Amino acid sequence: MNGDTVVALSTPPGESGIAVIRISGPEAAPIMRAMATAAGRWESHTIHRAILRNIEREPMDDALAVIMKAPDSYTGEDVAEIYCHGSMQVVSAIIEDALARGAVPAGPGEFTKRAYLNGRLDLVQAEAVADLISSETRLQSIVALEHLEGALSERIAGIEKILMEQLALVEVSIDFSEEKIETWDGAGLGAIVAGAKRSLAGLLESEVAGKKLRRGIRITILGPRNAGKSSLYNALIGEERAIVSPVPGTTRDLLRERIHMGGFTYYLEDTAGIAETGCEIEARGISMGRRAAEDADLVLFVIDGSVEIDEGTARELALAGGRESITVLNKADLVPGPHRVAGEKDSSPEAAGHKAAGSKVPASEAPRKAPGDNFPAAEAGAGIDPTRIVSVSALTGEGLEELKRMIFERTVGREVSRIGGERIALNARQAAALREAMEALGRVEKELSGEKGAEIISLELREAIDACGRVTGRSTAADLLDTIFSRFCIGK
Ligand SMILES: Nc1nc2c(ncn2[C@@H]2O[C@H](COP(=O)(O)OP(=O)(O)OP(=O)(O)O)[C@@H](O)[C@H]2O)c(=O)[nH]1
Ligand SMILES: [Mg+2]
Repeated sequence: MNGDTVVALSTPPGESGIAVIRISGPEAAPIMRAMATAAGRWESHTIHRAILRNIEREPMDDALAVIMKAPDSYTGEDVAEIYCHGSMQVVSAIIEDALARGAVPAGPGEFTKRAYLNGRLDLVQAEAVADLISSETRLQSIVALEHLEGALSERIAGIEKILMEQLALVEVSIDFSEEKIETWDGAGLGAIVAGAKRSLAGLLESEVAGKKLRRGIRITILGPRNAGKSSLYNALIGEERAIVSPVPGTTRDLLRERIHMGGFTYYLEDTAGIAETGCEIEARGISMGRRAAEDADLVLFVIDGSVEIDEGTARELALAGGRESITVLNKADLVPGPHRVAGEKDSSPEAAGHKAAGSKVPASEAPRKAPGDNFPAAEAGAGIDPTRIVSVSALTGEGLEELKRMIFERTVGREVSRIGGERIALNARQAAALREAMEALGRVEKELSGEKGAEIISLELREAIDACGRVTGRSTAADLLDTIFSRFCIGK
């Protein structure tokens, strides 16, 4: 396949207990033998302790090593693995020695690429290896492992097999049109094509989940100054990352942190408070925040729920309502009694008095009122879908669990049940190929409802099979021949 022998450090660089160096290719065993003479007597797949010596016979390390003979190795080639002491000095000495003895440095993903080229893994599995390595949550690793074990490849192979059988029947009818031979029938083929399309559609439904699982979900916190956006940001992250202060306009830059919820990675963004401002720096911060919100998966529109809101905020709120958003009424600790959302307002004078007295927000920072212009925060929530509004206190943590539940529900509620059952989540490349297969099958159906031309049907079936084959990276020609010969005694 590939004549080169490659070498690389397989563990992260830096100081560690043990580092793993991998060598793959025809020279793997000779290089190992050159470093440790006893390696000539090692049986494949047995681990040994050895003093490794360089080309000058100087000791490099007292290490463990194994030789795995082809084809029973990860790459399908001869592989030597060295478990050495995790010092970068030791690691470089061994790698340099391997290079001096004829190995070349491995490119990115080279071991997995070789595994694919040698038929040890298909493309879906090779991609799953990359997903597994980059997984940050249990759910991400479970899905990657499921793909690695062949769950998706098998589903696709099942669809391909059914289509190949039909293609064989159609092709035979073309090649032997003069002879009396079992051939295809339109109704039967139509039913099978419809079934294959349903299976493909089922797989394609996991595309959104796959994207969210791999790329993560972006949430932008937006809202007026001093609403407690940075406080909420810190509370959700569980650490003091953003500066919080009673001074309006504290946050200027866009801040981003990664958190995990329910097996998904979320990128949470804190932004500058929206306000009319003459300050150029603050204005830039505000427009940066707005831009971030434009392509966020979800916007948390935070307002101070303990004071009446002004017209500007109400306008922003209405704007935020037009996209995927949750309205967060913050500072619930300043509102007496059970928190009121979605129009359940408590307009008792005591409540109003308490609000004013209990408010820690200096009066000067409270939203400026114009007579007749006031919108109580709770009232602003009236008409908002109750699943999109929540009262919290970033200060006491009250309501945060409910907010997290809502975030999860709105961003991945649908996907998570799907992944939970199937544990299959397509990536963009896989989905694109399967969509092409669906389209080709759609064209088969069209042909079946009209001309029923065997040549066109055969062409489109082939296209569908090829598209499925592109997902796993398998060539279809040889398999197709097998299918034809196994079903019919052509030579008879
Ligand atoms: N009582 C109470 N005060 C809060 C709460 N959340 C934030 N605050 C206070 O409100 C003030 C503003 O909080 P920040 O988190 O800085 O608000 P912000 O929205 O990020 O403000 P800017 O960055 O200026 O736009 C600070 O004094 C906070 O301590 C809350 O839930 N309850
Ligand atoms: Mg802030």
